[in-house]
Amino acid sequence: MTNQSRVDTARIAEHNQSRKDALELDYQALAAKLHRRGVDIEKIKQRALRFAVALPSWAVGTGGTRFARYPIAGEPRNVFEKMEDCGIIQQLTRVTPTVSVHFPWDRTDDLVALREHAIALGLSFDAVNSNTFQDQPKQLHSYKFGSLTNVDRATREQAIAHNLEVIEAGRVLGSKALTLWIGDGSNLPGQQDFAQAFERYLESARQIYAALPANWQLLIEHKIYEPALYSTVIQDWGTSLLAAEALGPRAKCLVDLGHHAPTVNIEMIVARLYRQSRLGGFHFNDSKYGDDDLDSGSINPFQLFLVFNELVAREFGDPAWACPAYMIDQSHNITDPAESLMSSAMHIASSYVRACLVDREALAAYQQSNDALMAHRCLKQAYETDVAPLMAMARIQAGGAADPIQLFRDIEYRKARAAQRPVQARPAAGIV
Ligand SMILES: [Mn+2]
Repeated sequence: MTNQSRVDTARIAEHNQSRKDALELDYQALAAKLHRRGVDIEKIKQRALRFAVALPSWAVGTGGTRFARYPIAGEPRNVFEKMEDCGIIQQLTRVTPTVSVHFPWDRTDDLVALREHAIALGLSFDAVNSNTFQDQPKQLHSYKFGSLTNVDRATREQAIAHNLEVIEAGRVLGSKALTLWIGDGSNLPGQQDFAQAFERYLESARQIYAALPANWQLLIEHKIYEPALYSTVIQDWGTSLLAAEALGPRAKCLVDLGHHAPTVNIEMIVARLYRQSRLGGFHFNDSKYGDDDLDSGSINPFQLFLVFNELVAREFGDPAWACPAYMIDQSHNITDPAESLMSSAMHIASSYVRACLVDREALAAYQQSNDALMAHRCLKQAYETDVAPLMAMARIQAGGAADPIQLFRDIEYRKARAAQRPVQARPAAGIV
């Protein structure tokens, strides 16, 4: 690396050159296979080139559990360094051109400098996130018993004011959305009046909604449980939808894949929210037991494909399709966060591309004739297609690396960073 914020383009070219012949053969084989299905690989590659998913600033540092956090040498210490790592991820994968920041974790006195820093790294800003689920130093009112839904008016007003500050910061950064997630709820039956808590949420959220710039959206994120372990005010997509409809047309629902009961059919929620014109965004991650925040596609890749299958079906059938905000939301406890994010971003993009391969006409015909097995086979044919050569070719065409994680290791990025960024034993940041 000539400059630690960017990988030498010559180094990327050399990496790609060493893989070119094998990749070319694999790409041609895939092109021939898709051609037999009546699919033009170049058109699919164009779709791959247009796909993007936002990086969460909070995920480039190591996460942790309630038990411990194991920091690694060379991880970013502030939002400027977080952007540097995001810049490398984008440079190598070319599917993560935007970053979603979180306040006050990413607070800086110079937002304009942060914006310029991002531009220099080839990045821009996605939705901004507020944080009223933990207390900050010198904070007047505690969120122990809730924020936007607290029974105490002054506490609610403090939480509203924080959200307005975040909107203002996002305006400077060039964001177009505020993601609103609260941990409010109760831990014991009887603690909270469910109906009154929801009304207080609406009253608070209305003030936040009213402060949104005209071209912004409010993304309402629900979560079934945690930190409140008995009841949560915005606990499911139904409540999220009720809130969005009560607030106005620019309030949308955000679906975090880990925030549902274990057996919930998430892809069906996608269809329902789209119907109501309230599908605002996604937080991609994966889970085995609860809100595990594991790497996207690591546990249930078929579910992720089915979510994209719904999205692509809507995209193809809707001339006015407005792409929801696609974001990653994961916690990296034992891996290098940059490697996990690259792996996840590429898997998410590949899920989208495979969903683009579904023969929609054939699927509709099988559905119409109640041919369950053939309809399912139609989806499986697309899901089981190895699109890796296509994704690699698209990445190279966009200036990225054939194998981003291998190149990341080869250039010893983290080792180089370790010299400048000593290990910090800061407390684990909460992941939403
Ligand atoms: Mn989330």
